[in-house]
Parts: sequence; C-alpha cells; structure tokens
Amino acid sequence: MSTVFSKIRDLVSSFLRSSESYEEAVGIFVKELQKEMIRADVNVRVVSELTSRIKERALKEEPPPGVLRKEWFIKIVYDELSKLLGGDTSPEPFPKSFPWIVLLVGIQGSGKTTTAGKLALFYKKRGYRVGLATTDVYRPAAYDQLKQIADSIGVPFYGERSGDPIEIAKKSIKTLLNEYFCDVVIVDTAGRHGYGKEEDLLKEMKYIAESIKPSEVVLVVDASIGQKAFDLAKKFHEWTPIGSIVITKLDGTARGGGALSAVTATGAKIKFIGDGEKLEDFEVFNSRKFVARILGLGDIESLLEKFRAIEESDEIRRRLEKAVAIGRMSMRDIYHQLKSIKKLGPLRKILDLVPGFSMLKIGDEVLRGGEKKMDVWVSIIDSMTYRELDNPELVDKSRARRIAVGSGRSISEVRELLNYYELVNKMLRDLKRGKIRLKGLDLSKLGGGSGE
Ligand SMILES: Nc1nc2c(ncn2[C@@H]2O[C@H](COP(=O)(O)OP(=O)(O)OP(=O)(O)O)[C@@H](O)[C@H]2O)c(=O)[nH]1
Ligand SMILES: [Mg+2]
Repeated sequence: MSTVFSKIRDLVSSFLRSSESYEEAVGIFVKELQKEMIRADVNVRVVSELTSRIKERALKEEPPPGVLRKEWFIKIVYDELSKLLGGDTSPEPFPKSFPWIVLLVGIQGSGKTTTAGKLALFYKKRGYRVGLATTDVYRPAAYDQLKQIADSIGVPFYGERSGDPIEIAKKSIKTLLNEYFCDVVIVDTAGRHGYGKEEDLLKEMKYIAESIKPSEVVLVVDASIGQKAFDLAKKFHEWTPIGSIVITKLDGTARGGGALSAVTATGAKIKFIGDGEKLEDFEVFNSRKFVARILGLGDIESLLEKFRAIEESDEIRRRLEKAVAIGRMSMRDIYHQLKSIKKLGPLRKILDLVPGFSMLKIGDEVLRGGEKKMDVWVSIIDSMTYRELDNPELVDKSRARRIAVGSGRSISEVRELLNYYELVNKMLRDLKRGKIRLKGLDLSKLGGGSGE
C-alpha cells in the first residue's frame, strides 16, 4: 500500500544513505517531500509551511552529543509531522458542556457502530452517564448490533427498526436526556442510504445534525483507505462541519496515511484511535506516538529509540546533577535509574554521554549482574514504604525481613541494595566536600557545588 507516509519512509531511508553533503541532502529531501505531499492532496499552504520549517530547523539546529546531523534531521521531520497532526498537546477528550451530544458519521464499514460502543465505554468508565442511539434503519442488523453493545456495557439505548432517521434522532435525544438523564449521548448513523446514493446519505447527515444540534460531529475514518480519505473527509465536511476525527483499524496492515489527509481536508483534530475489534481497543490520540508508529520501520525505528533514550538520559542527568549539588541521592532516584537503564536496554551505552554517570558507577554494579539483578533491586524497592524510601536508614533487621518477604527476595539481597545506597551517598558526600572530583560534570553550574 502506498500512502504518503510510506513515501516519507522511503525518503528518509534514502536520505540516511545518501552520499551528498548534509545541505544538499536536506534540499533534496525537502523538495521530494513537497512533491509527495502535494500529490497526496495535502493542502499546498500546509505543505509549504511544513517544509520551510523543516528546512529552517535543519540548517540551524545543532544535534546533541552522540547524534549525527543526519539523524537529528529525522528527529526534526518527526517533530514537525507530529505538530501537523496535532502537536504536543493531547486533544481534550472530555465533554466541554452538558449534555454532550456526539454524532458519528462516516462511510459504510468505517467502524462507526463499533466506535459508538468504544466511546460509550470510554466515558462510562470515567464516570459519565452515557446513552447510545442509532438512526440506521437501512442495514437490517444495525439496530441489534448497537443494542447488543449497549447491553454488554450496561448503558441505555434508543433506536427504532424502521422509520425516519431524523425523527428517530430527535426522539432518541429526548428519551436519553429526559428519561435516562444521560449527560453524554452518542448517536450512530447509517453508512449507506436506502437508495444507495451517496448524496442522499450526506443530506440525511446534514438534516440529522440540524435537528439535534450535536456538540460535536465526529468523522470516523478507516485507516486503510489511504488517500481516498481526503476527498471523503472534504465531502462530509462540506455537508456537516466536522468537529473531530476518529481513526479506526490501526491494528491492521494499514499505516494510516489517510489520517493526515482527513486532518488537512477538514482542519479537525484526531481525538481517538481504534486499534482492534474489542471495545477496549481504543485510546486518546497522541500525535507523536502516531507518527512514530506510521514511520516506525527499519532505520527510523532505531533512530526514534535513540531519541527516546536521549530524553531518558536527560532525566537521569537532571537527577544526577541535583544529587551532586545536594550531596545526596535518594532511593527514589536509584529506583528511577534502575528503571531507565532497563528501559534503555541495548541503548544504555547512551548513558556514557551523561556527564559523571560512568564515574559514579551508578548502575554498573547492577549491570554486571545483568537484568536479573536489576529486577531484584526494583522489586525490593517496590516493597519499601514511602517513609523507608525517603529514609533508608530506618531499615533495621525487622524491616529488612519484612521487605525481603514482601518482595520474595533474600535478606542479603536487601542488604546489598542498602550497601549500594550507602556507597553512592558516601561518594556524593565526598564529592560535595571536594575530596574527590568528577570528570565531565561541570560543577560550577550547580548551586552549592563542590567548591566548599
Ligand atoms: N480490526 C479492527 N476492526 C474494526 C475496528 N473498528 C471496527 N472494526 C470492524 O470493522 C467492521 C465494521 O465495523 P462497524 O462498526 O460495523 O462499521 P460501521 O461504520 O458501523 O458500518 P456500517 O454501519 O455498515 O456503515 C466490523 O467487523 C468491526 O468489528 C478496529 O479498530 N480494528
Ligand atoms: Mg454501523
């Protein structure tokens, strides 16, 4: 399948392999990206803004240590694509007013009815009184399908097997609000009109929307339809202004190129994604995660992992600097390090880039023992109380025994962790008193550093 995303993936691969100079390679990449996106019907202005931002950052930014300039460029592309799809702020999935009425629209089979159930479950779990309604009188099983879903999650349902969808929509709102006191109502619609004409269906959506005045019209888009999504989304948007988008079937082979098109065609934001047939297979959209997922193959996957590792090591550095500044490291810091090191996996070499990390030998002890030791220590810390975490000195014989039993470890393993904690803290105290020096860590930048 060829979507704009698979094209971008190809561009990235050839960019990384190209033998041209960095500036030349950026130029080629940007030009090709423009071409591909315009071919994919992405709005021309959107394309030119995107590419000029990429170019500007590419020529200005210096990559962090350990990252090649070409690799950093991919991070820039990844950032900017994420921004295009919604940026760093997650969409607000909760009702902005009450009652919150959602009208689901979309073509046949896009996943509207399933999404209605997923949304209902999502809101119900979060304490809202949800009601489900169907206006689909064309597909014989539509009524039963949604009714069954409503019963399975235990929310009220309104529908009629035949009749005028506009009247049914009005009645469903009245019933669910006045008789069931719902504060969220989700209205499902048909994907195919009785006469099979697309325009009739679109007209019907429009009339339903006008008569029930939903808080939000939600367009349901099947991830696998690729570039057709643009025309489709545009058409729906012309008839009924789209407020937000749900992308479904992201668990399939499709890689969601249509999502970008749907967003640019309507100007609406993606709020949720569906990635499975079960009602639980549903989550709030996160653009960075989404872009990582659709671009996340081969070269890019390992790069993105490296960037995540850099972010992780930044956090370790922050904590380490603080520990050096105050001459103390808490058990919580140690816990964070153990977890980070584990998360980094084979990328933990990146930790050598953290100033002072290797000198302080934090984690080394554990690294020598391998993953197993890390798990042992993490489980021991998990069994400590907050008071013990903040004051490990409190851990006497009886507390050590309790922790050992709680974590299913031996007392000597608990001791080992406590000894390690003391060793690290002694080192930090010595550092602060200036007895030892730490190479690579700029202590002058730290308040209350080693100078005293
Ligand atoms: N794998 C997968 N299947 C899905 C997802 N969402 C929906 N489906 C399946 O897609 C098919 C169509 O889903 P429906 O919810 O009935 O779609 P619809 O838009 O209501 O269809 P019409 O009412 O006929 O227009 C069903 O078999 C669903 O189980 C998803 O996120 N992942
Ligand atoms: Mg349906």
